[in-house]
Amino acid sequence: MQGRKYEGGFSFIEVLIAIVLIGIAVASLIAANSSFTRANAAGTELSTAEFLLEQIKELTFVLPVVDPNSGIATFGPEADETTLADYDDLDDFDGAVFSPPISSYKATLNGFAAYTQEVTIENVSPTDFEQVMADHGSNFVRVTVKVFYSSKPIVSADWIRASYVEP
Ligand SMILES: [Ca+2]
Ligand SMILES: [Ca+2]
Repeated sequence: MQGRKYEGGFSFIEVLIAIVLIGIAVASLIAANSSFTRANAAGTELSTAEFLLEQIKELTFVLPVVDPNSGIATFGPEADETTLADYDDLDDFDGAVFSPPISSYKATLNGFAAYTQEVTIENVSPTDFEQVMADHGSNFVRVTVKVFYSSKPIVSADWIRASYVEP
């Protein structure tokens, strides 16, 4: 045995090093895979939240900026509008929080109960949309919708609507 050289095959140390290297490679593959799963879950949350934001957009796009009956007398739901079904103008939705969220047809989406839609309606300056005015203080309105997943903000968007009737 002594002094004998192994020309072929692997020594014990070489095999040991190979095992350690394979172990490291497998461990990093598993780590990469789990971070991919996490990213994928975040992607699902994002696309669901975007879908729910779109529902509010579709619902409010068809609504007049101010109430068709009382005009600018009330900012928010008019006195006789006690439920979502009665909401018929944009400012009725100011401060509205939907959890479970709602569809563009005002249906409750129980399947997405972990998500929340939050709506803010503000009048803004006709020359500077960043400048918030008093309620009904202009004929431009900024609609802001935020969607949360388990109270974690996921997406937010805002857009401008205008009423061409002078307030
Ligand atoms: Ca109304
Ligand atoms: Ca109203």
